[in-house]
Amino acid sequence: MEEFKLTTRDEMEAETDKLLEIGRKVGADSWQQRVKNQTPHCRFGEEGICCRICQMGPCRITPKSPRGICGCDAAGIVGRNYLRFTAGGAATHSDHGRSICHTLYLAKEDGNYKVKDPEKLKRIAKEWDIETEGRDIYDVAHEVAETGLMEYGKPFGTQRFLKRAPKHTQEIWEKEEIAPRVIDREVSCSMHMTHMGCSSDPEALARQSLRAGLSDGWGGSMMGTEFSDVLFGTPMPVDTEANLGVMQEDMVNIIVHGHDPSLSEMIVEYAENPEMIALAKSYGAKGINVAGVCCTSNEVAMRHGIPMAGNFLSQENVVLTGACEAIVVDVQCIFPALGPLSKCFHTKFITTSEIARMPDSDFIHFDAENAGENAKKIVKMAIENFQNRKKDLVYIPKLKQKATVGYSYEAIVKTLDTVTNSHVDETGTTKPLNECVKSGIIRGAVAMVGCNNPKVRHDYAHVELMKKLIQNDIVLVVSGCAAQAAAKAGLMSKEAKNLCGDGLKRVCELCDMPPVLHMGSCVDISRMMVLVANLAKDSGWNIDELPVVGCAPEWMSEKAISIGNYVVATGLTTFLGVYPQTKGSEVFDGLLQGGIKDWVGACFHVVEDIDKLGDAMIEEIERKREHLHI
Ligand code: MSK
Repeated sequence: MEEFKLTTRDEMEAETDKLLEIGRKVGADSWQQRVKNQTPHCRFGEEGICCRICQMGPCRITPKSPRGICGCDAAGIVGRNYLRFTAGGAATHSDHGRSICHTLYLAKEDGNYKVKDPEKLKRIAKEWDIETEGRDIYDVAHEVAETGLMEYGKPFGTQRFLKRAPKHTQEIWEKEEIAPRVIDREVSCSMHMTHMGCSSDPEALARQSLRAGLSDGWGGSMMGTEFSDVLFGTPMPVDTEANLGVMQEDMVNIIVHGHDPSLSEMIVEYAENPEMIALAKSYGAKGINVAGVCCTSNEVAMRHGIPMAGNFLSQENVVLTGACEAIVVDVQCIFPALGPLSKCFHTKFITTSEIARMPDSDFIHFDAENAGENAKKIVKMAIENFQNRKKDLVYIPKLKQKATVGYSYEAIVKTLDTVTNSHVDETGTTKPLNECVKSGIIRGAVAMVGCNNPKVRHDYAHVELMKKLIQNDIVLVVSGCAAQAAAKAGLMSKEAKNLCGDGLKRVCELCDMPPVLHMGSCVDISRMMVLVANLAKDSGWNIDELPVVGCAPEWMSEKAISIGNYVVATGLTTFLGVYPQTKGSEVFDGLLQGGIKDWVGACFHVVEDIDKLGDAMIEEIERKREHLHI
């Protein structure tokens, strides 16, 4: 048996260089080149002190001009920009969630989409006081979906899922007036507050940022996750592979990229259809290989073991292999660069959503009604494109690692609970995990999430931090592109237990699990919220007392800031490796990195030095343990 070894950043970069070399031969552009073209960035933009909110400006804050034309100071400008950034993220995640609600509403016994986890559906229905006894499961699904849709626009009240949080957390949200009302209201209220002539008070802007974030994490994202589980199945541990080596030279390679599993689920289904496989063979391929990029990849890896080709900054690499017949995208985190890049190769760049229209793509409108028919059409397009491959441009790096993924909240509870109990009911308990933490076998946990950002060496921060944390007996729950960074490096292999401290290694052995647990896509950070909520309830500690922190070392998107806001507002101190655009106001920055702790028991810390970032998280976890006397 080959000895287990992590794939290093140097190895991955050497392969990327080879791909870029091929790309240059055919005139391909790359993000690496565009970063050079865009550097240095505008300082006013970087510090958040450029105001473009009205047409009197743009105004920029300098020592000589400390106020914009309307009189707004740096704190107001930075705060407004930050709130708009948050609202963009909350809107994006939540609209994804809304689209899943619609898919659930259209689910039917003989339709494109069915209910795959009726038990979960019934649990949610019960939570929302929706009758299930004696009813057809699809009637229940439709009522749950419609009730979910009302969470976006009901005139009164707050988000239903807030009740999942411990009492203490709910009381904080009420007292601090940040309990989120309906999702669309929090987004539009954020836009209203930041319109010219409205809020410029930094505290009010920070408070609304937390509230808008909460409407995402405990509203839109949570529905996105829960209803995806109902429709496509709640993930359970499954083996897969990760990195560019999952692409196959003799197969039709279809890459799914984006976020909404409604599309990728259908592509996976049709790629396994015997009629499609026979068609692929008739074109000289051995079969059809579906692999993923970004969070769509997380979705299908968690539910079907579909291999993960890469994360956010790998998206161009899959095309550069010259072996990608089609890159099929839905929404979010898709580089418009994929259009012109695909034209340098034979790749079909297929956009499918009205939300993400891009030049140089083939647009095939995809919705719940035409899903089956159009998924078949897309798979067929990819197969027919196999013959157009330019053989001399094909280079698939041999990089590949084994990974075990699919650790939903339910899967984590089951995995840990079965070590101590022979029978686990459908909801289980986090008590065994609490026991491990109390005894110190596991010192604590880090929820590591988020993107890649060229400001940080690709995946370096994720992987180095994960290595350091597991050595210190800190378990990781990860999602989004952080998850794929771990999988590509090999940290989701069960053999990675050998890189852990003695305590965590023992837990991994007993539970037969890797030390870095894949919890899903970026909307699935709501799974982490459910986990900490139940850890708090089962332990009797408050969430802000748990030896658990959040971390986004390579974040870049508006969604990531929305996530940061709800993670902090839930009580988890969160460490960022990339500075948000808030440096321009000590007052607003000071609120985020300190002041808001008085409201919610947690705040952000920005530490750009990765080694120091790891130390800071370990210190915070140990400080919390000391506070709990454990
Ligand atoms: S895909 S939001 S780059 S995690 Fe969810 Fe990755 Fe960040 Fe997009």
